[in-house]
Amino acid sequence: MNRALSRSVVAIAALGAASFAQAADIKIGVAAALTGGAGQYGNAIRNGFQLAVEEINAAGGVNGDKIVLQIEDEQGKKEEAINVFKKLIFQDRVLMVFGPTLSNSAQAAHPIAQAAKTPAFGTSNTADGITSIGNFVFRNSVTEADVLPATIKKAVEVAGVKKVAVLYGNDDVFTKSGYDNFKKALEDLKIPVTTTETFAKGDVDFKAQLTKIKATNPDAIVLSALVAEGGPVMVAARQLGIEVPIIGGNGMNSPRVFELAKDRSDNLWVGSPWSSNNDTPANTKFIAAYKAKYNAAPDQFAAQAYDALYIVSTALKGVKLTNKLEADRLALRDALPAVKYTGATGAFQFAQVKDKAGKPAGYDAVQTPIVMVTRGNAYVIQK
Ligand code: 1QQ
Repeated sequence: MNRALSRSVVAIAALGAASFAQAADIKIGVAAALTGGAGQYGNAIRNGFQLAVEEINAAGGVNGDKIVLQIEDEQGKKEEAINVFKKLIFQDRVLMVFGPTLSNSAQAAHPIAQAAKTPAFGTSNTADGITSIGNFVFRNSVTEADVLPATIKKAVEVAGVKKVAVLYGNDDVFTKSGYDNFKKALEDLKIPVTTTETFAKGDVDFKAQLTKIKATNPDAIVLSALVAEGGPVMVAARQLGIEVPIIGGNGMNSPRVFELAKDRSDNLWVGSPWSSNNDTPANTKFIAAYKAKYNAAPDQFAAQAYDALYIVSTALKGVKLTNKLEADRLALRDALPAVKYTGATGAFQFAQVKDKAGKPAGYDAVQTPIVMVTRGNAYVIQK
């Protein structure tokens, strides 16, 4: 063998080794709010993903390939979510991106994934319209539109709620969408609204709104809030002597409520497909594994992230990855819609939604919500 030829043989061998090594890692991005007001949600989400990736890789990965998560902090801010999505998609060249944590950020960041033909998968976004962005957008979080009617209906049946006051954040995509869906659910059930009050992100004093609410003597307060504001709202309401049920959306389904509202956290009604009291085999296994790893109890956000990685790994098992990023992103997108999976959050499948023009777009979760009420710093299933 002459020298030039032997050199090229070495080069080809090196190339082969490099592409083999690349094929063995499936790089997946996670954009989560690890700091800031939404940090409680984002850290639970990161924990859920990290537990799932360990389990999946320990069980042989995806057809022998290991999943590697690249986790970035988007701080619960839409500008940061845009930056993180761009970095993960164009610089790190991940196969797909999970997140961001808030719908407010997803509405800003998901169009980037859609334009780059990269699957974006929300595990905690529940506002209307997120998956209408396009056919690369997925979520396994159940929408406010699906959950709130069930929560209100249960409170009407069990707690005899006949008229309610409404309080919501009017500067966030999720809290506004929660308000729209509460309003619709109340209209459908013919429940009159005594007054509608608003607040903004970062507010700490809710006395004016709650004093007005108290004067209208409602049977319940319907609250569309993220927990950073919703926790203090609960404290302020009870301090003013308002003891009626507080009916919340997804933002209030976080153990952070108990840290913020402490002994004033009872009688909060929420709905979710996940409950710590749900003792299915998949959930029992998840809760035990989570406690063993983190020495703390999981929440809904951890459970949804955990299931989401299993949903993606199920899809990937049917995909022949080529190491050509564009083709692989498309193949994953095409494989996801058919996945049916039963995990910590119960039986799951996707349903395609339409965009604003009525054309088929992204995919929402089909799952059954469970209604829960807080008692003694725990969410208890309300039968
Ligand atoms: C959204 C939500 C939040 C409560 C996520 C943490 O549901 O922003 O859509």
